[in-house]
Amino acid sequence: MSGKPWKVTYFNGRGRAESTRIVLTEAGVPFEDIRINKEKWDAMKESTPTHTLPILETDEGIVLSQSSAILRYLGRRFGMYNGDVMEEYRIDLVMNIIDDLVDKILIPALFEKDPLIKAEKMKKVEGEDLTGYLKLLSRELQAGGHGFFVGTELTIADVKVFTVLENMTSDFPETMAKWDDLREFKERIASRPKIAEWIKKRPNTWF
Ligand SMILES: N[C@@H](CCC(=O)N[C@@H](CS)C(=O)NCC(=O)O)C(=O)O
Repeated sequence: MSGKPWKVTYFNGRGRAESTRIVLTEAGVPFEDIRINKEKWDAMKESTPTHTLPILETDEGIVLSQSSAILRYLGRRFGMYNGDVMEEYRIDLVMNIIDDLVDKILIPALFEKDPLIKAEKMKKVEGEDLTGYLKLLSRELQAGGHGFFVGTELTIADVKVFTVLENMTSDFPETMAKWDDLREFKERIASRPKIAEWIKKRPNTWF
């Protein structure tokens, strides 16, 4: 490592940056947790690699973009994207299930600006859309077989699922309470010592 400070830049939320923050935390890598407002973002957007947040500046001073690509980069560097071809496929599969859930189901409902339409959308998510995804996640967790989605150690897939389960537990508590295996998984990840310490000290934000 060349020793430049790692920097995670995102808005003031967990959102798509939290999995990067948690992977760095679990790897024992200190990082600057930079949280910016819309004004600052508008001023820097064009200079970022894909004009989106989060971005990660590495210890080599390289700026990386796209949350899943960032996770794979960190996973390869810190041993959380390991395994044979099939295991890497299954890590990708779980991460893509989460991307679909976030992009197609959660974001359109949670970030709806009209309160009446938002209430309708949230009802539909909870009543119809979530179940299929939770079934898929539960099936993949069982397929992992060792308390992780893939293999016997924490991978970037576990971290990505964990961050979304955190959000869903506060947004849809009644539905999430029915999924013992996913709840236990979330609690197990949250109680890993470095992650537990991070959760205690991170800013308390609504997303
Ligand atoms: N596929 C991208 C999506 C990134 C994305 O949509 N980021 C949002 C914040 S969650 C953003 O940059 N919004 C501000 C903008 O688009 O100007 C990723 O996973 O990083």
